[in-house]
Amino acid sequence: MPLNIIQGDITTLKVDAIVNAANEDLAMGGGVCGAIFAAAGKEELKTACAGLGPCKVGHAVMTPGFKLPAKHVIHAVGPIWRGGKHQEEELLRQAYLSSLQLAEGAGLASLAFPLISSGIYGYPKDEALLVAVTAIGDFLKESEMQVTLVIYDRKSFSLEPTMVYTLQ
Ligand code: AR6
Repeated sequence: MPLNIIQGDITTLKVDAIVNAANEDLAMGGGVCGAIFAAAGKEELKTACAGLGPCKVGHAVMTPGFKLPAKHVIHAVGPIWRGGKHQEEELLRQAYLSSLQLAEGAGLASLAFPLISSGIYGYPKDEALLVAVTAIGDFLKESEMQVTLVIYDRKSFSLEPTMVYTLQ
């Protein structure tokens, strides 16, 4: 099944689950995390997250989506970029795989990701995009799921979508 890459706001998507680029405490933060908490209902999501943390880098947990169009939120913790020699690539790949495996285990059919770690956590955007596409692409060779990768700020990328699509 293909991976869709779109530009947009992940909080508007009506899918079985959207993925949050979370922190280890599963606390409300900025970026896509802040947008997801605001759209889901801050208090409901904070309460749901309170009992689930901490969540290690590379791991993921699931809550309801509350007021979001998406039924669930999968909170995945990506690595903070520290120059690239601290297992960042493997940990980022693991954050995608943990989310996909959690969704598959819960019987979900559709899942949308932001580009985990590529904002506040500082992972270079083009490299983060390549890790996302290859991790999701490898998973989809073995499993059936409708996966969307949401690019929020297209202008920050030097890779063209055609370059990305050839990696699927
Ligand atoms: N829809 C889709 N993508 C978005 C949206 C949106 N509404 N808003 C931002 N992005 P970031 P991180 C993109 O910083 O780097 C939080 O405080 C954004 O352009 O949200 O993993 C957490 O609580 C970027 O490409 O997440 C953590 O503490 C991508 O989402 C920390 O930040 C990820 O940027 C996580 O940092």
